[in-house]
Amino acid sequence: MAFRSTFLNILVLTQLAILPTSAADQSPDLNPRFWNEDEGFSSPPYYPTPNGGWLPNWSEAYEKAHSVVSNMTLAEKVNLTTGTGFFMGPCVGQTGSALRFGIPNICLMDGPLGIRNTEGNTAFPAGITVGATFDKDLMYERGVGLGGEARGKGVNVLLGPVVGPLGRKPRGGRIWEAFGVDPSLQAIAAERTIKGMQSTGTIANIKHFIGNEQEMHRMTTVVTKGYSSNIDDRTLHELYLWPFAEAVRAGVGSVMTAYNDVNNSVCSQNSMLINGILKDELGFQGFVVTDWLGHVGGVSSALAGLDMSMPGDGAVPLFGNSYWAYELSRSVLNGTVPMERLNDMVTRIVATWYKFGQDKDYPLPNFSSNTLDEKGPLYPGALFSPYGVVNKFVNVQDNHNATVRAIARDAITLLKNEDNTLPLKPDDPLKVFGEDAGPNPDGLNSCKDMGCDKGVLTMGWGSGTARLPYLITPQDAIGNISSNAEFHISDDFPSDVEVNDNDTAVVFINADSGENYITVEGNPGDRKEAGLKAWHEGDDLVKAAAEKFSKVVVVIHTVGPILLDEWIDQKSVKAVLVAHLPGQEAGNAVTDILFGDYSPSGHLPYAIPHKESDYPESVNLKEQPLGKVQDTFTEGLYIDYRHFIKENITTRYQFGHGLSYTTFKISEPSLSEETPLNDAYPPPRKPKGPTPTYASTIPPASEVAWPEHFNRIWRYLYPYLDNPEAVTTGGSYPYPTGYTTDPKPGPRAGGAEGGNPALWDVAFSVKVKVTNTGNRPGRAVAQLYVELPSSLGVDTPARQLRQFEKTKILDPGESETLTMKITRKDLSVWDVVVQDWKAPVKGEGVKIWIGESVVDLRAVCEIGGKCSLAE
Ligand SMILES: *[C@@H]1O[C@H](CO)[C@@H](O)[C@H](O)[C@H]1NC(C)=O
Ligand SMILES: *[C@@H]1O[C@H](CO)[C@@H](O)[C@H](O)[C@H]1NC(C)=O
Ligand SMILES: *[C@@H]1O[C@H](CO)[C@@H](O)[C@H](O)[C@H]1NC(C)=O
Ligand SMILES: *[C@@H]1O[C@H](CO)[C@@H](O)[C@H](O)[C@H]1NC(C)=O
Ligand SMILES: *[C@@H]1O[C@H](CO)[C@@H](O)[C@H](O)[C@H]1NC(C)=O
Ligand SMILES: *[C@@H]1O[C@H](CO)[C@@H](O)[C@H](O)[C@H]1NC(C)=O
Ligand SMILES: *[C@@H]1O[C@H](CO)[C@@H](O)[C@H](O)[C@H]1NC(C)=O
Ligand SMILES: *[C@@H]1O[C@H](CO)[C@@H](O)[C@H](O)[C@H]1NC(C)=O
Ligand SMILES: *[C@@H]1O[C@H](CO)[C@@H](O)[C@H](O)[C@H]1NC(C)=O
Ligand SMILES: CC(=O)N[C@H]1CO[C@H](CO)[C@@H](O)[C@@H]1O
Repeated sequence: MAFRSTFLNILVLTQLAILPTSAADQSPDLNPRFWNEDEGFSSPPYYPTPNGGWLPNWSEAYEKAHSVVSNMTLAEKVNLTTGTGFFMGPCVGQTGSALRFGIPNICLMDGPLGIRNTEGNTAFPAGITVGATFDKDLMYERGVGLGGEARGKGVNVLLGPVVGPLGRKPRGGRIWEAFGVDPSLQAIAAERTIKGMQSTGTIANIKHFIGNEQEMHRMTTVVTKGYSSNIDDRTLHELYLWPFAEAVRAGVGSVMTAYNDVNNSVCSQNSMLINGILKDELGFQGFVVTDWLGHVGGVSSALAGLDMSMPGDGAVPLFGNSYWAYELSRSVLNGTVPMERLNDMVTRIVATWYKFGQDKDYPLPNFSSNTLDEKGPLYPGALFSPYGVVNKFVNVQDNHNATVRAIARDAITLLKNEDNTLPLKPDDPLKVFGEDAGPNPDGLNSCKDMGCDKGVLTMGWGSGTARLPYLITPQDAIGNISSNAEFHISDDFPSDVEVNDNDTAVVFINADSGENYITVEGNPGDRKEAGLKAWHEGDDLVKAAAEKFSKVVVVIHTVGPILLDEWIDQKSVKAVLVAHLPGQEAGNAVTDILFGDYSPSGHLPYAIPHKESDYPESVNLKEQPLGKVQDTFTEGLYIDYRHFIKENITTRYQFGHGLSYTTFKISEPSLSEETPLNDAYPPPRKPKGPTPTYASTIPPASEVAWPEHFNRIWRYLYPYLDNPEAVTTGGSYPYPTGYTTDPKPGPRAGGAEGGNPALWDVAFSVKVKVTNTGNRPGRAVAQLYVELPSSLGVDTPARQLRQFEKTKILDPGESETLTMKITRKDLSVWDVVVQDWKAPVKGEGVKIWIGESVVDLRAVCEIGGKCSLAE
């Protein structure tokens, strides 16, 4: 093995890396008040961490883990909890190993739409696109594809799906990684994705827990404090926690904490969130990992319920320092972190590894996320690293291109189509405008982590990206089908373009955003500079085309809501399609729709308002250059359509809107009662089952002494101490207020993964018949919204999406009956006093609406009454 200096790399990387946190954060004070006022929000203590393993679904995995962990040394245990350091292995993060038990360095890798920074992978459509399909089968299929590719590359934990951000802030940089601005849409899509991913043996990771709704000022660093998302208990439960609960119920193996604070306590060491809500109330049995460099304190995070530090580094990355690794060894030897807590961390990690069968023939990493070369440094973050083969170029794409195309196509949302301008015919004379129709002029994947807006927009930027293995641009695909297309791949309208009577102008525009560590055209992740407008003066391009041509079709690739009012009412703007973020099959998906091979069947996973000021002011981006941003969720439950409906604000297009080339009729609505809601609250939960027990004695210090003749890599993170025998117990530690090691009885809202299982009792099921009443084949989505009665005693949004189903392709005249099940939880509000979910007894007063958007309602069922067709 050759050695190669990677010092230059490090200089670059250190600049890229954000230097987090000050030493003050090592103190257990979870509510530092020295920056500025906390607006009265603080997070109550919740100790100790509930041990994992008390549910039957996980008992076999926990038994296996128990027999292994009970034989582990302190060094082996600590190894599995801590990353080996930033750029210290092939994956974006990996733990140390416990090879005596066959447990390798556990590889964690981005991201939610494909395997990042490698080749031979698929670039799937982004989450927002998947949400827009409203297609549960495609959601699952994408999960299977992602999981299969992760497994093929030797990735143990794939870092997705994303349900936080939920999409509270339309300008929020990462809303496109998640599935849309509604908790049930997020929850259903996450559940399908997780089940698909984990069916392949890959461990899914639901993130970011929680309140990570803005990119700017998200991190605690040496110069600033991460913002605090101040969220009241009911809003947390009914909006932001809802998809996490469903993910836990789906059996997700791991959860990633968010960078920001909630109620002025950093998410990676917020005991109420991790110990209380995630592990006790939601009964989460897997392990909790930090976001990268989101670890800000050693003992404090261990006590608050964190199980794994990634990538392992401490306040200043890449210098071989950690809050855990050798420091965790020390804090166990000195008696500050109870052995029981460390045993639980490791048991959770090892049990999850067994649960998904990763002990049996699971591949080791075959790739390097650090380079595309075959050979390179094994540990690029080391000052000097052994050098060797790092990429085996395993092609894991399989036939996933078909899934990509199906999702990208079925997400395309037709907002407007006057005079049946669409679909086009292959011989229609077309003039195609916009850089968004073409390739990146600098070359495929030429922008690191997609940090630029050049050519067709296939995904946003940041860690949630994957390299495109190839790209079918709209230009490629239109050029291949149309016998009469002329391309002007530029965002400037050409002055000399020839206009003929029969021409259709097809104008491609986009709006991008991404993660905070890259700023693109003045947008530091969030759409700070661009606002909610099209990029590159896209509105002007549309207006110029609309002035010259009598038929204009606009195609929009966008990360989220985009304002259309500057031009959408112009007479010549005949048709508008939102194609979301399609991934590698962008062009094929759009021509499948433009030329009518398929009718569009996507629906908006957010509302599009007339103007940005229609949103509640509290969802604007927040900045405070010196000091800590307090971001208080004063709008409560009223985000996106919930807000617009409450305030009687007419939107340009409402949540769920999406036209087809055909029309549908919803008829014969019917409702049947399944499990009666005899009581407002669910029946009492079962007590927790037993969890693995271990000796609680502090192990011999020699277990973390450096092994003899150990080939130590500089800056690599190890569990070992130079002089472990010198660590003594008996010192006093300033434990946080409320700290205890006496286990709490489980909270009444808990009882199984996701919460009290009775919350998922099906209370009612609703059937509707959907008929294709037009003259082209197409697919319809039935969206089910609940309206809860005032008898619950709390103000509740007038409509809340709770279910949806999509038909198969229906031929003209053909019908399909769709069944949607409504659970007790779907009809409940979070009772902040009782700390449980409260439903209207017997469903009294509940109305269930079925429609094609939140305002295009076609049928209504009243519980105890009849179902009828709406006007
Ligand atoms: C945050 O503070 C609000 C207001 O006091 C409270 O309702 C909520 O339960 C707190 N949540 C957490 C996780 O601390
Ligand atoms: C762990 O040790 C016990 C006895 O100490 C032994 O019976 C068991 O087989 C060991 N398990 C493993 C996985 O090594
Ligand atoms: C801890 O993990 C490292 C690899 O990350 C390995 O070199 C070392 O041997 C492991 N220690 C033990 C005790 O297994
Ligand atoms: C857990 O067990 C319950 C009851 O056996 C089952 O319905 C559920 O699907 C299981 N969940 C997972 C994730 O395996
Ligand atoms: C034990 O070690 C940890 C990690 O270094 C340290 O934070 C803590 O203060 C120590 N406890 C005592 C009582 O010295
Ligand atoms: C997907 O790729 C395969 C080859 O890997 C090709 O045969 C097939 O046509 C592609 N499918 C689509 C829908 O592009
Ligand atoms: C071009 O069209 C042909 C025939 O429809 C098809 O087989 C081929 O895959 C298309 N190529 C692209 C790049 O769309
Ligand atoms: C426009 O279409 C009509 C009818 O299809 C045709 O007669 C006419 O020649 C076309 N005009 C141009 C400029 O192509
Ligand atoms: C919205 O309209 C309803 C019904 O017309 C009315 O009762 C309500 O006061 C209006 N709300 C607002 C905020 O204007
Ligand atoms: C060394 C190694 O981990 N090889 C794996 C690479 O990927 C193939 C295909 O998934 C596996 O079979 C190998 O075990």
